[in-house]
Amino acid sequence: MSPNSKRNRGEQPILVVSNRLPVTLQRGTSGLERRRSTGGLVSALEPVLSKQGGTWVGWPGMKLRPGESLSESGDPYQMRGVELTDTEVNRYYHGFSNRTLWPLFHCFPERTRFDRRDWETYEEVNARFAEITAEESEETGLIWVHDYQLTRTPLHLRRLAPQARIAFFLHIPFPPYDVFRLLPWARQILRGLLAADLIGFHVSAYASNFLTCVEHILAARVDSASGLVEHGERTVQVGAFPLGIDFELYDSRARHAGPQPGMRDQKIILGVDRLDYTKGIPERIRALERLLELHPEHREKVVLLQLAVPSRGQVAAYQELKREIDELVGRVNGRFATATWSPIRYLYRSVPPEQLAALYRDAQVALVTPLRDGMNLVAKEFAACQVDDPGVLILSRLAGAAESMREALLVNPYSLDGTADALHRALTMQEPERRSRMVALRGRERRYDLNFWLRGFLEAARETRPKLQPATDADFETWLGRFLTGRRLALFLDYDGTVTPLRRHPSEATLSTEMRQALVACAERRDTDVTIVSGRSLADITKIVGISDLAHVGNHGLEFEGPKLEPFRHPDLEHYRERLRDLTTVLETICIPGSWVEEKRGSLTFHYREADETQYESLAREARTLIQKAGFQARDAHCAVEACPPVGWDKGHAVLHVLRATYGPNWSEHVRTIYVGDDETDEDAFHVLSGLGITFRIANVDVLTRASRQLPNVDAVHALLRWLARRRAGGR
Ligand code: GDG
Repeated sequence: MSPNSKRNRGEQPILVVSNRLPVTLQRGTSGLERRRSTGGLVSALEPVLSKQGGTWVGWPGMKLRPGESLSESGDPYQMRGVELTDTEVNRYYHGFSNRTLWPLFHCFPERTRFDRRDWETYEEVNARFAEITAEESEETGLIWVHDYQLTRTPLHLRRLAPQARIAFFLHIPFPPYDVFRLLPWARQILRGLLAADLIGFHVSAYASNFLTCVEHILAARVDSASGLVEHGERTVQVGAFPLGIDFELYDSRARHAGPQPGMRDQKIILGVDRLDYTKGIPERIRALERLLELHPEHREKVVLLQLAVPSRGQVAAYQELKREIDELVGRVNGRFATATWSPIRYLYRSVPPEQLAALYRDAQVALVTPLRDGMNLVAKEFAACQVDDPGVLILSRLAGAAESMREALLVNPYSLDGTADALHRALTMQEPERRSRMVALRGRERRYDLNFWLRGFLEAARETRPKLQPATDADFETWLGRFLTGRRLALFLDYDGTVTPLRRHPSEATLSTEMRQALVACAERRDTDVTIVSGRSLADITKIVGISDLAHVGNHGLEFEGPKLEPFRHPDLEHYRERLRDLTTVLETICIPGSWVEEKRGSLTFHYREADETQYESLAREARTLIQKAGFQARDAHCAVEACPPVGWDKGHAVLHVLRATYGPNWSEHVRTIYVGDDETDEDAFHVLSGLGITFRIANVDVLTRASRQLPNVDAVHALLRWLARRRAGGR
C-alpha cells in the first residue's frame, strides 16, 4: 500500500511538524527497530494522519545510516526525518525545550534554567525544521506545527514560504504574563508563534494568557473577545480547541480486552503518566498514605497501581524524581504492607495499548492529579474505557481537562487531605452516583472526540479570517491620552515607508494630499512641533516635504534645520562627501539592471529593489563588503544597503540634539516625545528614546524592534496624525 492510499475522499493531506516522529528508531541486534513513541501528542495525531494521509516531519531519535529508511511499506503516511547532532539534542531538546520552556510553561520558575547557548541552538534547530518542512510543503494545503519545541518554526517557515497557510497548536499550558515574562527570549517566542495564521491552545485560559502576553510584551493590538492579533499587516487568529480522544477506539479496546489477572481481588486506584514532575506522582503517593492513615478500613482492600513511562532520563530533574518516587513507594509500602498485601504496585515501563485499556476498564478509581497539565488525555481515556461497572475519576483542577470534565471529583493536588477525602469518597461512592457521573463524562468525550477537535481546528485554519479593524481614535486615546495630557509634544516622523509608502524609485515617493493635510494640522497646533527625520539628503527631504513649519533632519541625522533650530552640519560631513564619490564609482561596478546608487551628499544608498529577486542576497552582500572596505558603515534597509560615515552619529543622536537645542537640557521634564519610523536606522532613535518617549515602528513580521508599539502601515500613521491633530489641547 502506498503512502496516502488510506486517505478519506475529499480530505486534503496535511503536513504535520513536531519534535518527535510517531516512531522512535533504535539500532538493535537485528538491525533498525521502530518503536511507537509514547505521549499525548502522538496519541492525538497518529490516528489523524493514519486516516487522512500526509507527511509527518520530525526527529526520529537517532541518525540513519546510508540505505536505512524511516518508512516501511504499508505506512499510511510519509515520514521525513530531521537529523540532530548530539550537541543539538542536548541543547535544543534536553536544554531549551525541557529545561527552559517545559518548566516555565508549567509554572515552575524555580526549575527553569536560562542559558543563551541553549537558546541559540533552539533557534538553529527550529530554522532547520522550517527548511525541511518547506521542502515538503508544495502540495500541502496546510502546514501544522506542534508544541513548545518548535515555537520559532512558524517564523522561519514564513520567511521561506510567505504565502503558506501555517497553523500552530500548543499541547502544554501557556503561562500567565507574570511567569512568561521571566523568559529572556519572551519577545522572540511570541513573534515566532505570531507568524502562524492560527494559534490553538487546549483551553481558553491559555489563549487568554497568550493574548495578555502579546499585548503587554509586544504592545501589539489585540481584540481579546474575538481572539485577533494585529501583527504587521497580518491578522492572527488565536483560540481554544480542546483536544479529544478517539473515543470509539478506546471503548472498543476495553470491550475486547481480556481480564487482567489480580485485578478483581482488590479495589484498584490507577495512575498512568509519563514520569514527569508536572504529573504530581509523589503528591499522589502521599495522598494515598494520608488515606490509609485517616481511613484504616481501606487497608488491605485497595491498591494504587501506578504506571510511570520513562521519560527524558537525561535531564537531572527527571533522574531525581525517579529516585524520589522509588524511595516513597518503598517507604509507604514498608509502612503499611502485610504478608499478603502492599498498598502500591509501581511499574516503571509502558504497557501495550490493549492492556492499558483493560486496566482503565477494571480500575475503580483513576487518580489523575497533575500539578499542572495542558489537557491530560489519561482522564479522557479512562472515561472511554469505563464500559462495565462504572468507576470514579479524580481529577486535578490544574489540568486543562478539568475545564470540561466537571462531573469528576475535582481536587487540588497540593492538598493531601483534599485528595485523600476524594479518594475515600470515590471508594465508597454508591453505584447510582458513579453511573450518573460516568454517563455524563462518557457522553461528552464521545461527542467532543478527536475528530471533532480535528474538524474544528482544520476548519478554523482554512477559513478566510476576519481582519482586525484598523486602529481607531479610541486606541490612540488609550495608548497616548494620559501620556500627552498637559505636555508639549515633539513629534518625529521618518519619511519613506512612514508618511509615504515605499515606491519603486525614491523620486516617486511623494506625500499624499491627506497626509500633507494631517502633517500641516499637527504642525499648526501651538503645543506641537513636528520634525521629519530622513535618510535622504537635507536638500532633498526639505524639497519633497515642502512644509515650512516643520523641522527636517537629513542624511540619517548628519544635517538638520528647522524654524526653532540653528542649522546643523556634522563637522566630518565634508570629509566623507569626498570619499563618497569614490565609493559611488566602486559600487557602480556591481550594478546590474534594477540596481543603482543614490548619492546623498553625506551618505549613499545602494538600491536593488528593481533587480531580479534571486539576485537580492548576492547584491546586498557585495554592496556591504565594498561599503565596509571603503571605511563606511553598512546598514540594511528595504531592498537597499545604506553607507553611512562611521562618525558615531545617527538618527538617535540627532533627535536628542534637536530636543536639547529646542527645549533645553531639561526637556524631558516638560516635553513628550513620539517617534514613528519603519527602518533599521530608526531603531537608533527608538533606542535613545526608550523610557523617554513613545515610539512606533511600521513593522513587518520579521523585525525584532525596540519600538514601544507597532503600526501596520502608512494608513495607520495617517490615522495617528489625524488623532494627534484633533486631540484635546495640551501644554503651554
Ligand atoms: C502532552 C501534554 C496533553 C501513557 N502510558 C502508557 C501510554 N500512555 C499514553 C496515554 C496517553 C499519553 O500517553 C499521555 O498523554 P497525556 O495527555 O496524559 O500527557 P503528556 O504526554 O504529558 O502529553 C498533555 C497532551 O500532550 C496532548 O495534547 O494532554 O497535557 O502534557 O495517551 O494513554 N500508552 C501506552 N502504554 C503506556 O504504558 N500504550
